[in-house]
Amino acid sequence: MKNSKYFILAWFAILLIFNPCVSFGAILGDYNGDGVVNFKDVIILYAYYLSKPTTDPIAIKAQANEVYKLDVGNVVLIPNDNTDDLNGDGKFDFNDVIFLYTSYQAADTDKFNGPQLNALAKEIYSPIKGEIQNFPGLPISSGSAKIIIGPITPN
Ligand SMILES: [Ca+2]
Ligand SMILES: [Ca+2]
Repeated sequence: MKNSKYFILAWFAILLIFNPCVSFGAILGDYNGDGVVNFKDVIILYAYYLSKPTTDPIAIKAQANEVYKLDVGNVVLIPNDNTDDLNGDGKFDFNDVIFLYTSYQAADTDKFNGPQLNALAKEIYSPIKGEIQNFPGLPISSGSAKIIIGPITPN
């Protein structure tokens, strides 16, 4: 009986290693999977916007390195037109990139709320469309909220 427990554990470990689709605690906006949403993730989302329609993480990373010389890390959470529709208008476009940038700017301030983020987005990019509906830093699959968003960290 004891052995079967270890077998299950080993099998689970193998599943984790060989199945990149198994992911735990994916955070909206944390595309490089380092546990925070920061400027590197903004660059990755912008690179995704520029390199559409590709969803190839290598191509997105290459595009990111073209627009920004800092290594953004590997793209482990591929941006997605549905989950990254931050203003909830049914499509992913440059406005959603701005909302991610705005969220990064407002992280850890008292401006990290809908009205203030909308005002800040307008300040940063005056033609901004829509209002933020989906907040970066939240777990993607659950509504429970722990804001995990922070400043850029050196490599
Ligand atoms: Ca990140
Ligand atoms: Ca949108």
